[in-house]
Order: sequence, then C-alpha cells, then structure tokens
Amino acid sequence: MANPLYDTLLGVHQGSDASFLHLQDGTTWSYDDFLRKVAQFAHAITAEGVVAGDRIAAQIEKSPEALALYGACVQAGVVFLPLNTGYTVDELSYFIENSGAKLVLCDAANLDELTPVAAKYGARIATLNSDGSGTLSDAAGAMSDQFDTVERRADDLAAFLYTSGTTGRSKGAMLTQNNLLSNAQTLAEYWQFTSDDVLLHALPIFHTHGLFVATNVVLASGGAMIFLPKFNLDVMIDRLPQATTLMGVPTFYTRLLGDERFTRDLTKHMRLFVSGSAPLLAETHVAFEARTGHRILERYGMTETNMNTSNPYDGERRAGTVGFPLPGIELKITDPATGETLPQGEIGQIEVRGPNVFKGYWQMPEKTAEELRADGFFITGDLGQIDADGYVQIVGRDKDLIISGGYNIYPKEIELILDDQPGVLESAVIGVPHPDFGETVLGLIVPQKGATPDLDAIAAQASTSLARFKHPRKLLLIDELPRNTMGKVQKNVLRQTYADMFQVTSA
Ligand code: MCA
Ligand code: AMP
Repeated sequence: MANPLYDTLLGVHQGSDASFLHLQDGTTWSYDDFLRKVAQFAHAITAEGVVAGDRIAAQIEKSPEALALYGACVQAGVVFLPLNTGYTVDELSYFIENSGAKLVLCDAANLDELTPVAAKYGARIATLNSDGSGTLSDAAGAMSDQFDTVERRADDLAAFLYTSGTTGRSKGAMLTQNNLLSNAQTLAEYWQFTSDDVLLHALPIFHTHGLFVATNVVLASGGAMIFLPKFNLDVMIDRLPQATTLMGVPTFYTRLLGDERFTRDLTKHMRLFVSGSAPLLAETHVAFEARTGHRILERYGMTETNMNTSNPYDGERRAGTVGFPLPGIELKITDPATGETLPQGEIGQIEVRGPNVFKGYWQMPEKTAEELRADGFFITGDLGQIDADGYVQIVGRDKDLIISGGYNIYPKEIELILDDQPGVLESAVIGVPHPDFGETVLGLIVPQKGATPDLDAIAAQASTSLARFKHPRKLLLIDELPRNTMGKVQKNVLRQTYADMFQVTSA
C-alpha cells in the first residue's frame, strides 16, 4: 500500500456521496466533498514548500477545513502537529521551536503576534479561520481537487502531539501511521461502528480523543459526524436525536445529567456512549444508567499510546473500571521499584505494549528511554490493578498530573512560574475535586520571610504565560509545605487538606 493511513481511512471513500460531516449551520459535506478539500489543501501546503516528513504546527479553531488540513497532511506525508487553541504565544513559541515546524497555521486574529515567532524559527505562516477562510484556503481554492498521494510506510510519522512532563517541559510524542491506523481499526471493530453510525462530535480536534479516536473511528467505518465547534449543552440536547453515538470526557456526562431535558426518551435511540480522558466517577455511571437506561462505556488511553483498554461492547460495562486490554495490546501491572510483574490483584504501575505505542519523544532520547522499555513496554505513569475477572482499574497516578475537564495540566509548569514571583519562597500546585471539571488547579504559596506576596498580581502574571485552562482557580498563602523525611513535598497530604475547597456535589 502506498500510504496506509490515507488509503485506508480516507482514500477508500473517494467518490462517495455518503454524508461525512453534518455542520451546525445545517449543511452537510459528503465524503467526496471532504476528500476534494483534502486534496486542495495538500496542494496548498506543498506550495508553501512543505515536503514529506516536515512538521506543520496548527493552532486553528475546529472546522471542517481544519479537519481537511489533517487529511491533507496525511495525504502529503507531512507530520501534523495540532495545538490547543488556548495556548499563549509563550507556549506556542516552544512548540514551534522544538518541533522545527516548516509551516505555522493560525487564526487571522493571532497572525500579528505569531508572525515574528514563526520568522524567528524559520517557519512560514498562513491563516485558516474558524469559518474556513484564510490565506491557506485562498491558495487551496485555486488548486486541483486531485492530489497524488505521497508514499509512506506504516512506521513513518503521521503526527506529533505535545504532552507536558513532570519537569515542566513538553515532549513531542511521535505517532506513526500504524499507531493511528491500528487503533482506529481496532476500536471501530470493538465498538461495532458501521456506516450507519452518526457520532455527535463536540470534542476539540487538537487532542487524541477528538481526532484519533472519534474522527478516525468514524473514518474507519464510513459513518458520519454531527460536527460541532465545541460542547454546548443546548446544542447537544437539540442534536442528540439525530445521533447514534457520543464520545466525551466525564464533564460532558455530568453536564448532560445536570439538565432535566436529558431524559430516557431523548436517548432511547442511541447505540453507544463512550467516556474517557479522565476518570468517570462510578456515581456518574450509575446515575446515567438510572436516567437513560444506557451504561456508559469507559475506556482508557494516552497521547503516547492512543487507546489501551476498553469496557466490552456486549459484556458487562463495569463502573469504576476501564475494562480489558484491547485486542493486540498487552497490559501488565509492575512494581515501580523493580519493574517485575506483580501478582493479579496487586496495585502497581500500568505498562502497555502493542502497535498503538508511539515511537518515542521527539529529540529526547533520555526521556524516551525512561518511559519506553527496550522490550517495547511503555510505562504509563498510571497506577492500577487487574481484578479477578480481568477488568483493569486505575487507582491513581505515579506522575504529578492534574486532569481538568479532560485537559492535562502538569503542576511543575505552574510551580516554576509561581516560584519566580516577588515574595514567593516556594509553591505547590495540586489538583482538587471539582464538580464540573472533575479536578481543578489550586496553587499554594509559601512567602519569603516577612513578605506578603500579592496574589492578584501573581495570578495576572500566570495568566499571561499559561493557557486559561491551566490557571490556578485559587491561590492560597500557607506557612510551609508538608515534607517527608527525604524532603519531598507531600502532595497527597495537601490534596487531603484542601479536598473540599470546591465542594463536590454528586451528579
Ligand atoms: C474550559 N475552561 C477550562 C476547561 N475548559 N478550565 C479548566 N479545565 C477545562 N477543561 C475554561 C474556559 O476557558 C472558561 O474560562 C472557563 O474555564 C469555563 O468555561 P466553560 O464554558 O464552562 O467551558 P467549556 O468551554 O464548556 O469547556 C469545558 C469542556 C472542554 C467542554 C469540558 O474543556 C472540553 O471540551 N474538554 C475536552 C478536552 C479533551 O478533549 N481532552 C482529551 C485529551 P473563562 O471563564 O475565563 O472564560 S486526549 C486524552 O486525554 C487521552 C489520550 C484520552 O484518553 O482521551
Ligand atoms: P494525555 O496525556 O492527555 O494523553 O492523558 C492521558 C492520561 O489521562 C492517562 O495517563 C490517564 O492518567 C488519564 N486517563 C485517560 N483515560 C482515563 C480513564 N478512563 N480513567 C482514568 N484516567 C484516564
């Protein structure tokens, strides 16, 4: 095969009049409409001098054209690097520099700010706006709607997704064509997707969940998507009757349950609700079933691995678990100290191996070696156990990570900024339970002797360099940080102390 990912997920639909995208304005794109746009964009990026293996960094709003850009990268053999639309210029500069992107795509509203950044790192820049307009679209409009697909091998890179690290520096996870393709095919089969499915798509498309799970599964099965710019409760309730499936983070489900229009009747035609990216509380699972009669199917994945486990489609979907390893994927629980496999039922670190596991972190061989073993097992940083029936349960994290509404936040990145502020001796950033986002960010600051740091000024400073979703929802001054005998900050103690800060109510 010339380009496995393109040929299998996209090329097979060439000439098909079947619906692919139902948009909020009532219009529909067929597969053929979409593929012709993909080809035009492939010409447009090639005309910018981008060749196979180069990176394109894209901070663009969700739109059918943004999705076509992803397709264009696949068809042209270019490595697609999607970026959270919330990232600040500071954050973007790092990604552009680190990835060595040849072309940066942004919204016209951000062009002035990003032009010098792109120039500094030798990248070209073009625009693609939320309504599909922009300099790239203008160029594409004049191009042929047929493009000679660039040859790629299964282990050639298809995408970079940055994931933050415990040191505060983001790492570019290198994903191959086969990482994406094998997972899409496995999931489509496991979750029984067909061309009759219509997926209600309200996730962002700059992360694994919305792009490589939701979108690729639909492409693999030839179904359609109701493609919404973002999660909006009224629109979700309005569009649910036209859908057969929904994929979301737990916040989607708690928000739906919080609305009395979300009833058994509204969902009676639905085939499947999938949840992931963050733990789904067992009480949400139970409340959802009581309200709708559907059991949410929870699965577990990571940027570095796509999806690893899933509750069964036909068997029992067990609340509080993430199900079984997917076909072709091995999962073991090991002792963090020795790496030895632990007996069934014991808690340890979760390791996974399979065609889904990424190739390593871009230009970070030491980081890669720390997490990806020579035998192919990837150390996820999650702690779990396997019950007597084989269900995997995630019981915690070995890594210092906060997941807020499905977005990952690494405390170190925020602590580095807080520590730098006037009057601050040291800080600790923790995740505490939050009724809407699952967890949210709390910043604890220890002042220098005799100093009274200005918390408002500190919050303002943090907001200039960090994306909004990473901002501490609250900053508190405390006398000292609890430490163990080794001098390590005991974040578990802090998490217990401040657990009720944002008062969680049950769904
Ligand atoms: C928005 N805000 C947030 C978040 N989202 N703050 C913290 N955490 C968030 N997740 C900010 C907004 O900028 C706004 O700030 C304020 O919080 C309230 O916004 P609101 O309108 O309530 O939020 P929203 O726009 O409705 O978004 C919430 C959301 C969204 C729908 C839950 O965050 C979302 O779509 N999350 C999904 C993320 C995702 O796809 N994760 C998958 C990663 P202000 O008030 O100042 O304006 S992939 C992954 O994790 C792995 C591989 C996996 O297993 O899937
Ligand atoms: P990311 O780095 O964005 O890819 O996030 C991956 C992390 O999200 C995993 O390592 C887990 O900690 C968490 N995660 C994903 N799915 C689940 C789930 N169903 N339950 C609990 N945690 C999850």
